[in-house]
Amino acid sequence: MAPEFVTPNETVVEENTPVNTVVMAVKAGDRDEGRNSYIEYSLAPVPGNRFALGPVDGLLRIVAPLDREDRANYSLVVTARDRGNPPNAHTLTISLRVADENDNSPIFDPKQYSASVPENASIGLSVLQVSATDADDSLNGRVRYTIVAGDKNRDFSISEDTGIIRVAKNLNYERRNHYLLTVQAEDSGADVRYDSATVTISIMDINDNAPVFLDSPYLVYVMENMAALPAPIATVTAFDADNPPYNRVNYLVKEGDKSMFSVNATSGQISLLRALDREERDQYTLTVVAMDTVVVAVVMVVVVVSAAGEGQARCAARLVRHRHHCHHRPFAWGENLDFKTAI
Ligand SMILES: [Ca+2]
Ligand SMILES: [Ca+2]
Ligand SMILES: [Ca+2]
Ligand SMILES: [Ca+2]
Repeated sequence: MAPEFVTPNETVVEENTPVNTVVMAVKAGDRDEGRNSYIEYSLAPVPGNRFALGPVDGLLRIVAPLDREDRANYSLVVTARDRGNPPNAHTLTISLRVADENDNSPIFDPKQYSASVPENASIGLSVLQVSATDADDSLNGRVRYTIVAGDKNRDFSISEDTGIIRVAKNLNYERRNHYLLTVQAEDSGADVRYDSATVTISIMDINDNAPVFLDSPYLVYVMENMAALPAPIATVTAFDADNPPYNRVNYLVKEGDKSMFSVNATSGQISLLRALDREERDQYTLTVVAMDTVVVAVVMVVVVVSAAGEGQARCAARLVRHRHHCHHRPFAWGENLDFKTAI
């Protein structure tokens, strides 16, 4: 009679189990007597097979390391043969599955990412997607993404599952124009493994700041009867928080006596073109605007004509509101001067 196998035809073994470990004991029974009941076991040679079977004891051992990521299933064809003449034999195909161990870390590819975002980007805008893969199975290979450094304010968010980085808050180039994020990918195995990548995000400037006259209004004292003309009498300056070219400001006189005063478009320097006569007129009001190609700021410049011979020096300094530091007489703002228009 042929030997009959009494062992199951499937088994599971952990990957990375040490070489020489016994996976299972293959056993066949033979109801014959004596010599005819001695059983010899053999394993059909298969390329890449990492197992050996003891011919007498039927112990199935690992002879080379198992790597589930390399191969997860083996079909082992085992033969049990008695020593009868002629011998009787029986074969059994054992399905051997290699169980996963969390022996691979997630790997970012690439490890460095970069993108640019305009500062007026909408919240939720997708910036880029990072990607890491993990060769392990199920939870051992499931990757979750987090931003671990470089963004304390949480201006950006990352989708834990997809690795998509999005704008999470209103950005502002003038507040921060560059981010260097550290992104981590970790698997979901019991003993967590992880990798990290860097994400550079550049914020692009847009023209979202209007020029602002910080010193407003300007009060300028000018001597009458000046001889050397044209002569600079004051410089108005508007500040624009944007970066070039969005902070380039052009100045022009919008209202006022343009035959008497001019402003340099780029420097903001105001020049007197013709001699003043205090007896004819003792005060001028100019409205100067600063433009950054999109938006406009307005400032009032009050020119007070000083009498020649009163010993007061020509003063071209900027005067901020009531902080006069360049004239000796008290100056009363006229009721008809409305500085609220200086925006
Ligand atoms: Ca893993
Ligand atoms: Ca594995
Ligand atoms: Ca601007
Ligand atoms: Ca800007």
